[in-house]
Amino acid sequence: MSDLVEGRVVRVDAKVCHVELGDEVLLAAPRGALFEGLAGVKNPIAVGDQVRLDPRSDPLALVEVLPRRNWLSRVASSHDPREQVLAANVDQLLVFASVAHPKFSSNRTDRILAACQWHGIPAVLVLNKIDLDKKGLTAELRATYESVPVPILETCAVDGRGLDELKELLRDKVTVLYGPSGAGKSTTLNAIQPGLGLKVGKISRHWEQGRHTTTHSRLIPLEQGGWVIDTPGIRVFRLHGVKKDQIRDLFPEFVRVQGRCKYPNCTHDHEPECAVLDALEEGAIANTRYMSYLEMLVEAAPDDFAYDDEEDEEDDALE
Ligand SMILES: Nc1nc2c(ncn2[C@@H]2O[C@H](COP(=O)(O)OP(=O)(O)O)[C@@H](O)[C@H]2O)c(=O)[nH]1
Ligand SMILES: [Mg+2]
Ligand SMILES: [Zn+2]
Repeated sequence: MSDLVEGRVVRVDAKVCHVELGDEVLLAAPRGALFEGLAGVKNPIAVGDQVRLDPRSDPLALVEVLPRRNWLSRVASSHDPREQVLAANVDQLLVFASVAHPKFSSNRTDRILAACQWHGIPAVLVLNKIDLDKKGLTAELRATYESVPVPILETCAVDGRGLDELKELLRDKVTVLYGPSGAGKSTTLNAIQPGLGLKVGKISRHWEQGRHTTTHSRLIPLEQGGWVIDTPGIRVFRLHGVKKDQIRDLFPEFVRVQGRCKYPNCTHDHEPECAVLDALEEGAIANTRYMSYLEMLVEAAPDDFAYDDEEDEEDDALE
């Protein structure tokens, strides 16, 4: 076994993985054993995984996935409760959002920020298309997210504002780029690294949503050093494995005050003398953040004390 070679997965297709080994990318077929005993995990291999290959096998076999430093995952779909690993061994995640076209979604943003808290992945909020902001929404969003706090970068991919800073942020790091289709991820990457040639989608006027031009999640090398993981248009991000009573700890601005709630296990929903509800009333906690919290609370798996049924059929009924 000592002559196995180690590489990094840069793309995962249905039957084959693209693995970077030195300065080449090779196709490798995962061994069947990797798909056994997965215990609720949909995919055994994700982009960013360090893996071992058997160089003597033909076709080249991927035989082992090395332990991960961290990973980002979600519930696979509303019909599939398994954990879907989206990326492994990452340094940070950019929550890429546009202030308009498509419209900014607090719910989407807060879900991914909570996921980053859960997985211990540092997050930065990128507010793109600031050229289209006619109503001062950028300033409003800045105030909301600074109160969390989340670092914020304002960009405009068409006139270049903020792109130098963004480029510095990406240097020598493995960064997951997450955001709705049409927010400007490909345009921004192309501007940062001309020659990358990522396809840019046309916004469909009817839906105000970009077309899904990115189909696979991939690890893209940057000339300046570092990698970007472009995730395909994920519509709903549901956290996997988080219990109801753990959601409140994924909102840092709640964590700062919730020690003063009357009940130590306060859900900040209806309880009397709730410090989070007080902060909400005073405007110290943003209403949009609180609404996102409530929605996640409703759909999360019940905690161990209240139920022992793992099924989440209720979630499906809500869709
Ligand atoms: N006005 C404006 N349009 C932008 C900006 N960034 C991207 N776009 C446009 O938004 C559309 C979708 O961009 P794209 O990069 O494909 O988004 P992606 O789906 O996130 O990769 C394209 O028509 C871009 O030209 C920006 O900062 N301002
Ligand atoms: Mg794109
Ligand atoms: Zn409370």
